[in-house]
Formats: sequence, C-alpha cells, structure tokens
Amino acid sequence: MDDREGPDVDVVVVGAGFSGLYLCHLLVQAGFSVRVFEAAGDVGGTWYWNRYPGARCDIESVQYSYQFSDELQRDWTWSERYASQPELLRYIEHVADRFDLRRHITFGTRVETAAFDDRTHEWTIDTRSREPGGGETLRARFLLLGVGVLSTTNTPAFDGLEDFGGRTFHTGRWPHEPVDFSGQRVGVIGTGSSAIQSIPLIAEQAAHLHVFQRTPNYVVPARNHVYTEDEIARIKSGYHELRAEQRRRFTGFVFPFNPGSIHDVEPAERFAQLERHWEIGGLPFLGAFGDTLFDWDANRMVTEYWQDKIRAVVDDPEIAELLIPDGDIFGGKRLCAGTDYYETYNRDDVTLVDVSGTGIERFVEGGLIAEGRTYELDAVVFATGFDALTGSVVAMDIVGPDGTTVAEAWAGGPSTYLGLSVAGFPNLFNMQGPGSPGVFVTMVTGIEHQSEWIVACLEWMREHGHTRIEATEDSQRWWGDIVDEAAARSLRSRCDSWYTGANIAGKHRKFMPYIGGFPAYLEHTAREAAEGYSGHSVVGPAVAPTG
Ligand code: N01
Repeated sequence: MDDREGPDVDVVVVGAGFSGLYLCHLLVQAGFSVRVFEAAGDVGGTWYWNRYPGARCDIESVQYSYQFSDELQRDWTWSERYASQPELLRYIEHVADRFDLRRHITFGTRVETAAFDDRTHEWTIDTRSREPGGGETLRARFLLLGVGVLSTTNTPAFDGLEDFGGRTFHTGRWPHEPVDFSGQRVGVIGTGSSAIQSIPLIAEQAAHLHVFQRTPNYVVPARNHVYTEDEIARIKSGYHELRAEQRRRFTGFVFPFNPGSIHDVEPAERFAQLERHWEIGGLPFLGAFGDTLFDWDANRMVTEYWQDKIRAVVDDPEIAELLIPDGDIFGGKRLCAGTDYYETYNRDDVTLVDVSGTGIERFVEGGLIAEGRTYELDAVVFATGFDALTGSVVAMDIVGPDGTTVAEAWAGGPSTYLGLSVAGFPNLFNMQGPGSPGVFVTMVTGIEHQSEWIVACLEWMREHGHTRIEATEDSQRWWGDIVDEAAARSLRSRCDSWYTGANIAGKHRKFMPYIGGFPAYLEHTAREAAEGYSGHSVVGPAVAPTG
C-alpha cells in the first residue's frame, strides 16, 4: 500500500560533472531537495575519465570555468592558458567542496531506469551501485540529465581483440594509476582530438609508436603557455567584461573574430590576416575570416594556407600528404588544437600507418593486422571517440507515460524543444544534448545558462502549484525546423562527424546540435520563460496518492 505523500525528493540529477554540480548548487540554493547520482567514484565528469597523457582543455580556462560566483573567480588562479586535466579536475573538486555539494551526491551509482507515473506526476528511478547489494528505488518530481555529451565511449568491435593479450586503453576511460609505456611498442588507433593530444607524449615514452590513421584531421598549433603574474592580474580584473562579452559571442567564446569575407581582401592582406590568427594559436584560427565555415571557396583558401604550414613542418613529403585531409571541409569536424603533433611524425620511432583502405582487419596475439600487414604491439590505445550527444541518454531506460522510451523516441534521430525538453517525457530536462548549442558554445558557459533556465522553470512550477511540464509536439517540431535551418547554413552539417552520428555504426544520421549561435539561443530560451513556458503543456497539481 502506498501511503506516502509526494515524492522522496524533488529532483534527481544524473551526473556530477560541470552540469550536475551546478544544477545541484542552484537547486539547493532554491530550497529543493536533491539527490545526484554519479557512476564515477568522484566528481568531474569528462575530466574524471579522460586522464590520457596530454589531456587538456582547448578553450581558454578563464572562459571554460564557472562565472556564477565572483569569489570563486577571484580566488581560483589558472596556471596556464589551456588547463591540463589534473588542474581542471582540481578545480571541479574545489567547487564541489567550496559549495558543500558532495553530501548530495551518491558516487559509484548508475541510474538504470526511470519511469514516469502520470497519476502522481513523479519519476520512479532505479539505480545500480558498484557496492554489492547497493542501488535503490526512489521517486522524484523532476529528472535532470547532466550525463555529458562525449561520455559514452566508442570502441569498434575489432575481430580477434580477445586474442591480443597486450594492454589496451581507451582515452576516455584512462586508468587512475600511472601508465608507463617505456620500452613498449604502442599502437594508437584514431587521429581525433584525443589522439592528437596524446600522441606526442606517448611517442616520447614508447620504444616505438604506430599511429593507425583512417582519416586525417585538421590540427592547428595550440600555443599554450603558463600565465605570468601580470596576465593573471589582468584576467582577474577583467572577468566582469569578459563574461558579458561571452554572452554576445556566437560561440560564447571571446577571441579575435573578423566578420569580413576572405573574398574582399587582396592575397597579401589575406595571408597577413591568416598569419595573425595562426600566431594566436588554437581555435581562434577560425576567426580569421567570417565566411570560413559558410562558403566553400573561402574554406578552400583557408585550407590551402593550412596545407602549406603542415608541409613546412613534416620532413617526409609522403607523410605530409598522408596527414593532409583529402578535400574535407576545414573545421567541418571539430578543429583540433595540438602541441608538436605534426613534429612528432619527424621522429624515427614514430610510424604513421594509413588504414583508409581495408582498415584494421583483426587483432592477433601480440599485435594486429592492418591493410594486409602485421604490426607487433605490446599496448594499444583506442582514441576512437564517443557515441556523442545521445549515447549516455539512451543508455538509460527512460520510460514516458505511454510506455515509450527515449531510445525509441530518438531511434529516427533525436528531437527536443530548445534542446532542453522532449515531447512525451514530462518533468525531464536534458543538458547540452541534441538541439542545444552546447558543443558549439564554451561548454561551461552554456551549462550555466541551461542550468539557470531549468531551475528558474522549476521554481516557477512550484510557485504556481504545477506538477507536470512537457514540451508539446508542435513546439518540438518548430524547434526542430530552426535547428535544421541553422544546420543547413553551416558547412559543418555536410561532414561525417560525431555531430551527425556518422562515427557510430548503425546510428541515425542527423546533424544534432543547434548551430544558430549563443545569442539567438539566449533569446529563444528567455522568450519561452517570459511567456510562461508556452511551448510546454503545464498542469497540476497532481492527483494525490490515495493509499
Ligand atoms: O574522438 P573522434 P576524440 N578504425 O571521434 C578513428 C572532444 N575532445 O575522442 O575519422 C580506425 O574525434 C576515427 O577515424 P574516422 C572534442 O570535441 C576535446 O578524439 O572515423 N580508426 C577518428 O580518427 C572532440 O571532437 C578535447 O575515419 C577509427 C578517431 O578514431 C571529441 O571530444 C580533447 C575506427 C575518433 O576521433 C571527440 O574526440 C579530446 C576504426 N574502426 C576530445 N573507429 C579538448 O581538447 C574510429 N576511428 C578539449
């Protein structure tokens, strides 16, 4: 007999990375009861798992960090332009301690299923713990997902992997204890951002490194550096303006951006402008000309400039040509920022293996066969990426009131309203996923905005005595059209990448994020709140349980 009144807790949050922690903080401040469940043994999300050599942020840490607390910004000092994984993790741990968030978090525990009860307007949530006999069932009014957009790892099903016998690693699940490759023959599979950061450091340690490349990527020099005291003083006194400017930027990321067209300048000025942005280092290279990602010819010209740079660095012309993408859109896949990446291929103990033909055929004892040749290896690093944006959401069995799961609803491609809510799944909000600008906006800045929007909505619900909120099909369709229209304007939607799900065998192909810019997204979400969440159907209070 059910004689309780109301849910066990107002809100369950899944994940204790940047999203989950800030949601938790806001919810506690607003007087909601909250439980956070985190599969990992501690806070950090991405930065808990991605401990591979060289892992670091490629957005400047002073922007890729929380802005909600002036004291936090004032007290925390970033040591480098791009913080390393250990420093980022220390920062997240500091935030969890400083705002006393750990007491709300249950670690080592996965949310397995959640089912919505349309009578009580509550989610029933089942968790599984790593502790024997652990796990619990609880009821919550709201379910908030901060599960990460690049958190479900992808390891292709290579034949014979069980016969290999050597050590294997995935960059996105790197061990906590130090990994020593000294004296070893190491293979890295993949040449995305994770590989590009780790390859130069693994090469320094290994006896020999083979890099198995299926598709080359565009990499620009990161130009990381340690901050001087003067820079730190300038950063700390300028936070206020920097954060305001972030909200005005298309990417929520402040860097020198020239909106002009590459077609409007003479070749000499074009070259000089590209040089200026090349020297800045990192993703700001994309800011040299405003049409780089929207105009084929502009993109081609930037690509040609970049190709010359790479040919000048790589000693062996054949290797250089292998490292240059064949006609791919520059910046179509996420641009990679590297340190000594191309230089590493000048080492005698590093071999680039082109696996764009028959690929990696199978693993065998002590190695693998690729393109008809056997490579003897002691260890293999899978830098093979993630089931991005949807993978960690559909891994949970989230069941709406009509018995449909999110995995079923998204089987033909994900649909959302404002990237936050999903028709058919009341009282559920998802962070940074499909339909959100998240992966095109400085991640933490986007997270703060969405968290504040969600918690304000929950407060509004409480104030009005509402207990059920759900995106309508109409508003979801409307937002889907806006997402598609923005995608159609960008060359990025024409590429095979994790943005489109093309990297996962069998995944529905659709350009998933919203690429209409952060300011436009701020307007859409503000309007939705100002109009009393009119794109949602809102009802309540729920029927009280009758016992
Ligand atoms: O993953 P990826 P990632 N045989 O999907 C290859 C963020 N991030 O972990 O292109 C051989 O980019 C695959 O080849 P192909 C960032 O947003 C940020 O590197 O499919 N190769 C590709 O080369 C980034 O975009 C930072 O032909 C296979 C690679 O594996 C995102 O995470 C650092 C293969 C996967 O590249 C993902 O990056 C790291 C196969 N069967 C990551 N299957 C920062 O700097 C796959 N590949 C903050």
